[in-house]
Amino acid sequence: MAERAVVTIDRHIIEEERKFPHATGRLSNILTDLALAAKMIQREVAQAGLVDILGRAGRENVQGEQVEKLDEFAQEVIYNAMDHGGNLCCMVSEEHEDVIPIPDRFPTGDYVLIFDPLDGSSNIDVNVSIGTVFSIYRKVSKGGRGTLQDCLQPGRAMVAGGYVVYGSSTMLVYSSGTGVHGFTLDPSIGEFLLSHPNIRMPEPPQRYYSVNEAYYQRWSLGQRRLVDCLKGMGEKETAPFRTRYIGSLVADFHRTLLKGGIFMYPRDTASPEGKLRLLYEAVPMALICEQAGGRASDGERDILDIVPTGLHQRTPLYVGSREFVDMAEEFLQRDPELPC
Ligand code: AFP
Repeated sequence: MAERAVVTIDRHIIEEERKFPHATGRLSNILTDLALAAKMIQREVAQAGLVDILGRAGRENVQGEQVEKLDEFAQEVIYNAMDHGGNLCCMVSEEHEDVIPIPDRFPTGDYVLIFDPLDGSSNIDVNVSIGTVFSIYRKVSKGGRGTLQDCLQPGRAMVAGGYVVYGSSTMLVYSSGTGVHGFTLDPSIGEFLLSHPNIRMPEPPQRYYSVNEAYYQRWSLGQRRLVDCLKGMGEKETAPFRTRYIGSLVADFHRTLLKGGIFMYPRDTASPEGKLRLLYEAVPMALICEQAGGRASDGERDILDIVPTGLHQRTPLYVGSREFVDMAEEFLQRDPELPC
């Protein structure tokens, strides 16, 4: 009987590394450590309704939002999984204002890890999918320890990025620049198994749009006209798209990646720079989307071309099937001004 090869994430990472004869194995170590951290976070997320870990921690993070306890747990798990391996020169997290140094007692390496430990955490207590998002860059500054300069690189410099979605099953999706690979956690053996090799966005894409339409009044005329058009209310008569919006970026993006369509988080009068964070949310999704044949834009330029100026910088985001992101840019550039 023909046996179906089961590819674990560890095996896949090693096989990817072999494609680069000069690879040191450091990047593979980081990805393997991240997969372990994801399993530990998944275990807690799955227990969230059972154990007394839910609830507000009673303080705000640097974004001015209430921090859920599970956020803190995920932050600690990732930090502890990554601080001692000698692979990283520093880390940056959505939960921390500044660059997180590697403790002096541990050796440092040539990579920077940027992560959002638990995105969409306001959805935890209603069983909606949430996620961890990560990106990895090579150190560019001189000297042993990482600096701000190492963390503020454009997305094009990323060596690997991806996310974990904790949903009806837990999936880890990553790219190191040679396509997009998706792994599903088999809880019975505690392993991420290759379930979605070489993900490509569907062509032709399914006609879905995803945006928080409650903010319609705050949008630019271009953004309003774009959404009107997607509803079939534009100048030309077209069939309406279908709409889906979860309010948890990883879940909304994951659907967009697999089905096609466009996810948007525009700028508006309340958030003139947009709400989503460039480094923690937009850039890793942009890498995955481009590698799968799609596009990510801030409405004017590719997300991956933006040179960040701050760790917690925000950006508008249009990500998904190439033709719909192109179309969004056209509408936005025609009528860009926000209402007074
Ligand atoms: P939380 O982490 O506070 O739940 O925010 C989630 C998020 O950053 C992102 O995951 C969503 O796409 C977006 O915010 C939803 O924002 P709106 O509630 O304004 O639609």
